[in-house]
Amino acid sequence: MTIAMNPITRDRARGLLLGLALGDALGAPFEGRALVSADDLLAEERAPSRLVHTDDTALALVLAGHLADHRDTTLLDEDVLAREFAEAWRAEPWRGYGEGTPRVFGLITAGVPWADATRAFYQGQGSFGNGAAMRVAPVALVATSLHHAAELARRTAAVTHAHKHGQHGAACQAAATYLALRSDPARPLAVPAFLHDLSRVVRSAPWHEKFDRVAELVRHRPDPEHAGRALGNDASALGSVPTALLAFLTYPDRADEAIRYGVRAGGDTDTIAAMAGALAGARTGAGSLPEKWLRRLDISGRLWSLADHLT
Ligand code: F2R
Ligand code: MG
Ligand code: MG
Repeated sequence: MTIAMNPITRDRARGLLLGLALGDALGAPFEGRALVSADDLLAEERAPSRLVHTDDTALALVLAGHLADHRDTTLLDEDVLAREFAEAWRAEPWRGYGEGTPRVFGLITAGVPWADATRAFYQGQGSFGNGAAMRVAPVALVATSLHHAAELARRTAAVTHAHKHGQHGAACQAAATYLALRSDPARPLAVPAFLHDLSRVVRSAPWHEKFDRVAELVRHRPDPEHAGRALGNDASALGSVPTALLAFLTYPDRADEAIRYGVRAGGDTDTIAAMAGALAGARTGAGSLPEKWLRRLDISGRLWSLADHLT
């Protein structure tokens, strides 16, 4: 075990949720674009309009609320959680959802058990999309160990993503958030140890190959376009979670830069930036997030109070 077990402060819990939402909302206008120029991103950063969150934050909020409600009992009730996710989609189907997960939510809403609904698509394999990873960061606030974070994450993933890579993606993001949240911000982040810890809870050869690639890329500090091409920037878990990890490990002490890097990696920009923002915000805290971004965010108050409930 290489992590320093620092206590979770309110500022870091808020940073986790607000960093996630800021990455999501800043990345959302570019989702699906192969390239995002520095100028285009700067124009978005300077725009006066509200920063509007998408499904990434909406479902992370559902999960955070679920964990807060079940904090003193079971932490997770998968049947209830599946229905809560589906209800959030039904209430706001326009919030940037793709096509896959809403089909699962439709079946759950119709009364199909989640274990069957999640296998009704993709030839019975279920989804390997990044939708379970994008929402999972709040799990790190209640997990009691790195293994616990990964295990809870897999359980939250299973209600929508039956495929092992959808679940590995959630375990990776939750474990990375746990490590970021408890790392010592006064000391430089030890990247090899961080990746080594992740590889102990995400036991899968393709994921270990990605961790090795991330380790190499962190040393070379490639521009974000190159990172997106080298590691992936699509909506699959394996093609986006490692890219978010690279964004964070390149800028562990600058949440704004980690988020920019995630957006500029292109492709699934909202989701990669949301995951990078959760990781960096968990390490550096809400106090480090740009004031001008927070003022524009459409949902700061709810995130703030949920973070306080969970600490
Ligand atoms: N999907 C979007 N955005 C595009 C649509 C935006 C919208 N129309 C708008 O502009 O408002 N965003 C959100 O979805 C991603 C999370 O996806 P999730 O929940 O994992 O869904 P899905 O569909 O299951 O998986 C994503 C894609 O992965 C491929 N895929 C998954 N499993 C597969 C399998 N077993 N076999 C083959 N392909 C598989 C598919 O291409 C899926 O479309 C986030 O980006 C979130 O922001
Ligand atoms: Mg989205
Ligand atoms: Mg997305």
